[in-house]
Amino acid sequence: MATIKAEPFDLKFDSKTTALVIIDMQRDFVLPGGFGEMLGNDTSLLLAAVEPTRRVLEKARSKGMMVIHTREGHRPDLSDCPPSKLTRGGKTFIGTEGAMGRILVRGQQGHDIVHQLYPIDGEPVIDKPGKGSFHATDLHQILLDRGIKTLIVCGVTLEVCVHTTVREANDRGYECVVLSDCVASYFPEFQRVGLEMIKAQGGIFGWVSDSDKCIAAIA
Ligand code: TIU
Repeated sequence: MATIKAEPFDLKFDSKTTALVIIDMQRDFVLPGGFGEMLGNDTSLLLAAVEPTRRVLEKARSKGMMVIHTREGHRPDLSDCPPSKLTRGGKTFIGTEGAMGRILVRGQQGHDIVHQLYPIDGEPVIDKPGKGSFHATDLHQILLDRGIKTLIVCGVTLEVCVHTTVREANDRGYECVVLSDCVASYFPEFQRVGLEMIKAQGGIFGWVSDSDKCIAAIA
């Protein structure tokens, strides 16, 4: 068993039953010209999470830990995109042509994961139509089959897909540790309160740690 220094208290975990889950580190969110920027956001805040995540990923791989990647996106015919998600304030972004191909459409350049964190053979990639990684995917089955109990969570954005996924995971019985410098929001205030929400009330739906503490724990 290993122990990760975390808030609101340190957490014991077994690296054999722990997965590193990297959520939606896609060009469409972290680079200019994608979905994030189309929504009016400054994507540079998200890029800051890539390097700490890369260091955690490198360590997790070197220790043979399970690594899972997720991508938010849709079929080219958008048949899996609810109309309520398709338009925002009367405007349509998803499926339209952007600088990196069609926005949030599977198979397009913008939909794929940034090169620094690119999946390698044996690492499952979960393509999800929603914000949560468990909704309409086989993630729970994959985790159950490997006996996974603990999730170390990185990715973007904190208050949207990371929160939704961690809440879903908590309800399914997983212990989730979110690494503060490996997650990011377009809004600094949401980054602060998003982390606070997870660890408040005795860790109401998870723990918060960081990349250095995680690397020290899995070393
Ligand atoms: N817009 C925003 O903050 N996030 C998303 O649309 N998806 C994810 O968080 N991945």
